[in-house]
Amino acid sequence: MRIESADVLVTSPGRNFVTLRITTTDGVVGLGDATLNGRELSVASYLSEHVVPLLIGRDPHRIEDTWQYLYRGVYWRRGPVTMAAIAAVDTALWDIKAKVCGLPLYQLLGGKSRESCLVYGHASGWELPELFDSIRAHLEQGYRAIRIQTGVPGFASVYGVASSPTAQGERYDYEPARRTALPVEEMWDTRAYLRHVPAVFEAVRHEFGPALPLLHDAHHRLRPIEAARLGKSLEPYDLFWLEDVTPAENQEALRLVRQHTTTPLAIGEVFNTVWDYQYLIREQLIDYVRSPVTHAGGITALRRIFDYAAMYQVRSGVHGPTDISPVGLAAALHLGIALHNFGIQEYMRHSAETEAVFRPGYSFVDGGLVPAQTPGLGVEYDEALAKQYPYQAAYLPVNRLTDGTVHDW
Ligand code: EZ4
Ligand code: CO
Repeated sequence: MRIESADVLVTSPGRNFVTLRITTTDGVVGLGDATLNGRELSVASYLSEHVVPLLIGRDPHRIEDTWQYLYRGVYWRRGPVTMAAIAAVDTALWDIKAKVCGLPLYQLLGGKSRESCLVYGHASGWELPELFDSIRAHLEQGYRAIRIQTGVPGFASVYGVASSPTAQGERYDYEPARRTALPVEEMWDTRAYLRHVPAVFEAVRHEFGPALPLLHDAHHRLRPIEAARLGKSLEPYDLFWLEDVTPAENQEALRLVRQHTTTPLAIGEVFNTVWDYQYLIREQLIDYVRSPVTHAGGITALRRIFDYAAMYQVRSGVHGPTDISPVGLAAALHLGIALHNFGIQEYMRHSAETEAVFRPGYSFVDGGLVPAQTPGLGVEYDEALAKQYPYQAAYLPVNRLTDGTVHDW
């Protein structure tokens, strides 16, 4: 059996997705997610120009060798575009191998360590009443852990807050990439945010009690001492985690945060190799690792990150916004159900249009996701339907401070 063809498929059923489909000479088909929000076509081009020609004729069973060939073999290493492309190849090859074995993919990763992967959903609202409605709606859907984001007084648009909570027929969640030719610009003021957030968590705990696991994403916006203050001020509300408190290029910053707070820290949705985590894990500066399969070199590479993390009792908390396709989410679930140090999985439901294109076989049961029981990843791409949704330029927002300075978004 050899790789006969590999197709780079771009579709936009509400948002853009890039999928790699590998077909073998025996007619076995594997899928991998290569979606990089706001930079989709760069990964599509990396794959079609430079990777697909190398795949044709290779033995699809040689996953490790192919991974090393694409990582070491190109000389230029790491980075989100390269690692998303490698991830797509790796995931598609695991899908093929599991289909050839006639087993759901998690069986090849060691089998089940649990019955389902606990997920957290995204509740948001500009004001507390809308936030409470959103939390209640999530609880009614069965969610057992919830991320909380709200507006900040004086600001028109803030990361993580759905703009139209009651828009008819639309799901109540947050989609940051806008289909505009230029990125929209948002405004930010860290002091206003730091004054507001603890009161929000106090109100939520008062309304919903002490037991519900609550999460929050600071989205890379704080300086180290500000992050330390936020973690400290949220301690009474017992967060499951506080996410991306600082931009993580300066990893020493997390040591300063850690010295001041016992609020658990999650980081890494923009990391793409184990090297990005080496210092943070070894020095025990974080509690959850956030990379998705899609951006961190696939199942092969993410498994190694989690195994390294396990030595330090650091757990998984895989990134799962709607910009990870159902293929990327399915891959995370097969890994998550097998890993010993699984922590939690982020889950924003995809739109009905997206699910119609990808037909994912996983199921949401009692606040957890269960991977498909069919051979492989359990996702089927409907190419004819996908072609009805051509690519549309869409970008994440750019953030500015009130004086106009560009800030981390
Ligand atoms: O902003 O995936 O925790 N989730 C997040 C996401 C990211 C988007 C960027 O593409 O931070 O909402
Ligand atoms: Co995040």
